[in-house]
Amino acid sequence: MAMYSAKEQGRGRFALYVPPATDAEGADAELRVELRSAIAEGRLTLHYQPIVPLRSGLRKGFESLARWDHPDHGLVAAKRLFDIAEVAGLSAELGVELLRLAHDDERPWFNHDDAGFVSVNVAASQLGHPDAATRFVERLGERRLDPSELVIELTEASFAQGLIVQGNLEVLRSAGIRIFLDGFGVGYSSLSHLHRFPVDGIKIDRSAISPAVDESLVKLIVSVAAALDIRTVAEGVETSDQLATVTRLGVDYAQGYLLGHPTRVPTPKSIDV
Ligand code: G
Ligand code: MN
Repeated sequence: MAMYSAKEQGRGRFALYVPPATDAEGADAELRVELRSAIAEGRLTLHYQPIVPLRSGLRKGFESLARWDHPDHGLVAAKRLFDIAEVAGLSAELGVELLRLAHDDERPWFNHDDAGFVSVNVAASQLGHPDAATRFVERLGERRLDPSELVIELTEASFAQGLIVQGNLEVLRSAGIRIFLDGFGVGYSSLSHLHRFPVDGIKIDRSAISPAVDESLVKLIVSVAAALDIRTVAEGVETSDQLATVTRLGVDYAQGYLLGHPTRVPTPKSIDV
């Protein structure tokens, strides 16, 4: 635990073990120790949130979100799980496991006629295993999803990564897996990233959708996407007003609590398009 705490503060540090001051700190320290076996034993699960088409001719998708259902600590959601893995030095293992799960998970509710894809959040830092992509691609098709039915959601931080990550992304993309840029339109979002690394879709960050749709930003993203012939998804749609606005602006898909929460078995609200 002292080692993890030193790592959290950067390289070349040392730390003394002091019993945790808060319950949350203690819980995370315990989880860091257990995460390795949870990954190895396949105890992580995916929950799915519907991504609903806003015009005809598109099939719906489902974003998978990693969960660790821990017997003592309850459901650990993706963001915290990723942070714990990072500090524990398990990001690369987690990435390999997320790809495996996205492909192998049993989805009896996934109807290939009206559902087009499952997306998975694999942070670039989780693609640090030199042959993560090759090993994964070799197994594709043996099981439940075609490469064309798999989407990887990446944040822009991925574009600043090194050669191993870039190599993994290229292997995945040339196998026919699509790549969507996640949470676009906040912070240092830059259109130049879309040129440097070709993506197949842009997910518009929920801060541009809720509480109010930032119409000029959404319009801009929709026109860039049209020029590049790629798809757009509005994230975090919570009200029917927001849904009406993004539909009017020509966004391709909507995702958010209005259309369905992430659950083990998703139930998308159907909308007329
Ligand atoms: O973009 P990213 O992959 O970080 O988003 C996924 C997260 O967003 C999930 O944790 C999910 O629970 C959350 N989320 C999904 N839909 C909504 C929504 O409509 N509103 C808010 N506030 N959060 C949402
Ligand atoms: Mn996402």
